[in-house]
Amino acid sequence: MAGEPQADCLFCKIVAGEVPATVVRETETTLAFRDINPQAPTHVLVIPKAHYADAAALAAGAPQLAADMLREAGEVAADDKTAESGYRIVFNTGSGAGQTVFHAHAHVLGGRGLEWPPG
Ligand code: IU
Repeated sequence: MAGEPQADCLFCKIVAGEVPATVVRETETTLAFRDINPQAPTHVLVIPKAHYADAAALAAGAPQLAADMLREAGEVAADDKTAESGYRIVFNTGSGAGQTVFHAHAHVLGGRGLEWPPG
């Protein structure tokens, strides 16, 4: 059922405290933690606590929650002082685009030059 925790989902386990993560921000509805394999000086994942498979499912099922995530992504960038120099919010969607964890998440990347288009 949309939004319900999934037993086999890594990010649901992080939300439940069953898998460790370096949490940098938390709200009632979202969690932000540092990526274990950082691709930039700032590389934070912002996730909804509720389970949605990807950004499109989240936006369709819980649009306010999608807005909460985007607000938190901006707060992460501000906290890490990357907001002024520029940062990127990435939603890999589908395995062909590099999505490996099927619980919606925004990558917040900053603190270095970011090329366009991304690889
Ligand atoms: P992706 O867009 O689905 O590929 O992003 C998943 C990210 O989750 C990826 O960057 C991993 O490094 C990251 N990650 C993590 O932060 N903590 C973990 O325990 C695991 C993966 I496994």
